[in-house]
Amino acid sequence: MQQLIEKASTLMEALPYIRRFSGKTIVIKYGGHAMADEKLRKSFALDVILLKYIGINTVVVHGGGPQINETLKRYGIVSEFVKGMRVTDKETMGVVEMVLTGQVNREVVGYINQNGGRAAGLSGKDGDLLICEKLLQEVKSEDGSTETVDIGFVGDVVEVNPAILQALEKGGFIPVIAPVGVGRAGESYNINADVVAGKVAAALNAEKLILLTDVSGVKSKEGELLSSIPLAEVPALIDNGTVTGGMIPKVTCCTDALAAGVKKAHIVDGRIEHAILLEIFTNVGIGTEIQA
Ligand code: X2W
Repeated sequence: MQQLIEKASTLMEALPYIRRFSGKTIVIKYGGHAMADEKLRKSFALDVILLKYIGINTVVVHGGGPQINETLKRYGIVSEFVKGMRVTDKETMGVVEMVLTGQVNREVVGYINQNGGRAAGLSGKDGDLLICEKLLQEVKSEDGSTETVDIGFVGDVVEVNPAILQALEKGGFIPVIAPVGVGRAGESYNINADVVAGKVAAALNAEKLILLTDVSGVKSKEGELLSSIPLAEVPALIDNGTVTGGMIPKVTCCTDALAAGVKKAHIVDGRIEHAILLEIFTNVGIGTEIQA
């Protein structure tokens, strides 16, 4: 009996959050690394479905970096990254679009639908969702000056047209977005999936942006997880070397979304089963939240 009562208390802990978030929008970035494990795929799909059932407008943006790497390797195409962005020539772009829209997107839609949800896949080309210009990537050279390097068809999202997402919401679907955008001349662009999630969250005035990653969150220099960071403290954490490497673009993407009106951003370990539910519906959460 006691165990049953404990189950009820878990649900009761979730009640204030359900009440607060029902009717609001949550954008979730699902990274390529979190797709490797069958159990995790299922728990991700079930979390998303549950959010939708309690009336949260749930939007998924997926990555697929590891899957792109694998296919490029099979084709004998060498790939490199500049500040976390894949250098994308025309040939690479072809593979990126094929893998993201033709393979990974279909798989993510499949997991959700097989587990009882109603997902519909699209890319940033559908309904002109993500209009891009070429990203001008600035890097610091050894003498300290900055120079712009050409990294090919990597998109800087300059316009988001969320009408197609609103149409899917009206129909009760969960949109699943592949991070490929379109240029004014119809050309395809490869976009970092975290960036897409941040831009979409901003355009939808989302309550939350959740980035599922393969690390536990932002850690202090002593290695302790920082469960909550005020937006104003982020620049200092980057300056003093607490936030480093691949975490910098993730955190920046969260701060950009918050500056654009998103209420909270979370960086959460996607390797934990039911990471999304644990972060949203429990009092402490499991990752790092950044709030305005
Ligand atoms: C990424 C798009 C996929 C992605 C890439 O080509 O890998 C750029 O780097 P993850 O799984 O989130 O890393 N695009 C421009 O972001 O996937």
